[in-house]
Amino acid sequence: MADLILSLDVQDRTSAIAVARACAPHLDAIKVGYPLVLPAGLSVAGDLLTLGLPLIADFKVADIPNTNQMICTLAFQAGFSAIIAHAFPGEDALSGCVGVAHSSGGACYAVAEMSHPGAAEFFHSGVAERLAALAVRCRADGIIAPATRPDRVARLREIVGPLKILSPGVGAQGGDLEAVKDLVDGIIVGRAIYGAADPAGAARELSRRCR
Ligand code: OMP
Repeated sequence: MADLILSLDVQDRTSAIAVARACAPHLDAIKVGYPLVLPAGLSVAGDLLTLGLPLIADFKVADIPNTNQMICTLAFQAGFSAIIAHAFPGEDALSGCVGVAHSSGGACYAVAEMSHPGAAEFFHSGVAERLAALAVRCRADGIIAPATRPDRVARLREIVGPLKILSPGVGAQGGDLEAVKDLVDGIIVGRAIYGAADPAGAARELSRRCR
C-alpha cells in the first residue's frame, strides 16, 4: 500500500491546475518541478494549495549549502511542504536542505538512486547505498528510489529503515506498480496520469491499485 503522488509536469499553468483539480480526490500529494515552475512561476504553488493536498517541490537541489538554503527557503515560503534534493553534493549541502525544511515545518527527500536507464552509470557500484546512508545521517525524511528497479528499492529499504521512500518510474518509464507498492511509501506518477485521455480516471485506477 502506497500513497499516490501526481507529478504535475504540465507546462501550461491553466491546464496544470485543471488536471490537478480533476485528479485531486484520488491523490495524496502533488509534485511540482521545473517543467511547470519555470513557465508558471513559484506562485503556482499558491493556486495548487487550494486543492488541500501536500505540495512537493522537485527542484533536485544540488548546490553549495548557502545556495541550497536559499532555494529551499523560497520553496517553503511559496507554500511547498516538502523538497527533493540531491544527496551527492555531500553532507553539508544536504544538511542545509534538511535544516531549512525542518525549520519550516516541512520535509526533505534525498535522491538515492534515479529511475532512468543511465542511472546505472553512476548510482550503482555502491553509490546509491552511500547516498541512502547519507540521507539517514542528515536526518532527511526520506529518499527517492526507482520503481523501475524493485530489487534496488528493497536494498535501499534495508539502509533507510523507517524513512519514507518515494518512487518514480511507474507507467511511462515501464515500472510495475504491483512490484513496488509494498516496498515504498509513495508512488510518483506523471505521464500515465496527466497524459491520459481521462486523467481523473487514470488517477482513480492507479489509486485503487496502490491500496
Ligand atoms: P513520469 O515518468 O512521467 O511518470 O514522471 C516521473 C517524474 O518523477 C518526473 O517528474 C521525473 O522528473 C521524476 N523522477 C524520475 O522520474 N526519476 C527519478 O529518479 C527521480 C524523479 C523525482 O525526483 O521525482
